[in-house]
Amino acid sequence: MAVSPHDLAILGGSPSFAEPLHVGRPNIPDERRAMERIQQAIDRRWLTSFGPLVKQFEHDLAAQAGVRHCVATCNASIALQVLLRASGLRGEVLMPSFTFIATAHTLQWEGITPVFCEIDEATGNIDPKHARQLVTERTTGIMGVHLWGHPAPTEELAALAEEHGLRLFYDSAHAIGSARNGRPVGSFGDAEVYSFHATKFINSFEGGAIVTDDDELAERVRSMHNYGRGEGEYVASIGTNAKMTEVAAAMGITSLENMPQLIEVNRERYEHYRAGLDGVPGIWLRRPLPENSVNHQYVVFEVDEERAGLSRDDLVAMLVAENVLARTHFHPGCHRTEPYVRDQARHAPLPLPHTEALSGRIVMLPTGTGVTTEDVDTVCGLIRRAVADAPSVRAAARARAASSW
Ligand code: T4K
Repeated sequence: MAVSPHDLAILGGSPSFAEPLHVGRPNIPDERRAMERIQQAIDRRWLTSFGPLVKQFEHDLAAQAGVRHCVATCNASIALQVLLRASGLRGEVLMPSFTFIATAHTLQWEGITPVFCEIDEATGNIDPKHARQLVTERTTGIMGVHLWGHPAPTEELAALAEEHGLRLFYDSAHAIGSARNGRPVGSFGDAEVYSFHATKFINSFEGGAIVTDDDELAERVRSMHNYGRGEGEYVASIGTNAKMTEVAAAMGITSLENMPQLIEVNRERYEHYRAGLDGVPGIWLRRPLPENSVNHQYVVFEVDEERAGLSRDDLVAMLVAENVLARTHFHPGCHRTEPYVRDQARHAPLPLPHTEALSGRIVMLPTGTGVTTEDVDTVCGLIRRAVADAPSVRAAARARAASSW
């Protein structure tokens, strides 16, 4: 059936999706197996504090990354804090501004100043040349981010860290299952941190993990995530409670053992979006670099307002009206966010034009097992029609924004 542009919900038609399509709808790959494991934990009355499921999850994660140590935690934010505290970092740490706010907040929370670096617009990842310009005598480390699961320029960051004697960590919240030149994420820098929040394609309801090959650091992290305790009741240092529960580990193990199939689902959705958006003026899907293999957990496209005839925000308004809850992660960049925006000289001493430009162009679309390839075709059709009837859609989006004030 031929559909006219005027059927778009933003122009007065009814939404294409009766139920919202979410970015971040959780994958639950083998519910029966997950429930069995949860039941086992309940039966054995061992619910947290290093039970067999947490131990297995840690073992499986370390094996997947090809490293010696893994410490599972209750979420990635606390994992980053524990890692920073255990490594003794102070002063300033370089990080990309274009990331989720948790990357910056965990540094600031630990009394470390996040200093925001520029990105390479082609990859969205930190630009090591810009980072180099920001190294001062106060710099003690680099927090790289594998944005949207696309591995950062690990070789250049390792060279920069070595040259200046800096610790190098990665916020790998998005990137389990991705690899650079065949080497898995999880094995770079001094340590990496995963997130298993429900919205991540490998989830443990809430959860995180620190993976490292550094024996000493692993020991400190393990102790600090358990109140600073060593063997038995002996307290070795300050610590917190960052432990993962058995229920979380049950879900995490089940997700992880299905990771190849989940990546395949993501890849298939990505290819569908790519074909469906091919040739739409001013719209293009972001692609991985040839040296990176990625988990495709985020599908992101860019909008060139001039060529599409629509701004990014007009397009998002159209999608939301259709019940496609597209996101703009990570607009506007940490440097434009409280509290950092109030002290630019300290947090963003150099301008960040590439971050500003890219963050204004991107749209994140729903994907994963909660989205069918037919859904993807429908979403692509909506974007095509919106661009084809750009003046009306633009006017409707502006009217909608004005009425919501
Ligand atoms: N570093 C980076 C680079 C990160 O992206 C993140 C987190 C972290 C560190 C810290 O990791 P954690 O401490 O969280 O382990 C979300 C997530 O809460 C957060 O984990 C994630 N990154 C960030 C990018 O997005 P929200 O506030 O947008 O998510 P939320 O929970 O409102 O969910 C978004 C949508 O997903 C909902 O509108 C509907 C859908 N959803 C969500 C949940 C939780 C479901 O359908 N079912 C669900 O159970 O922050």
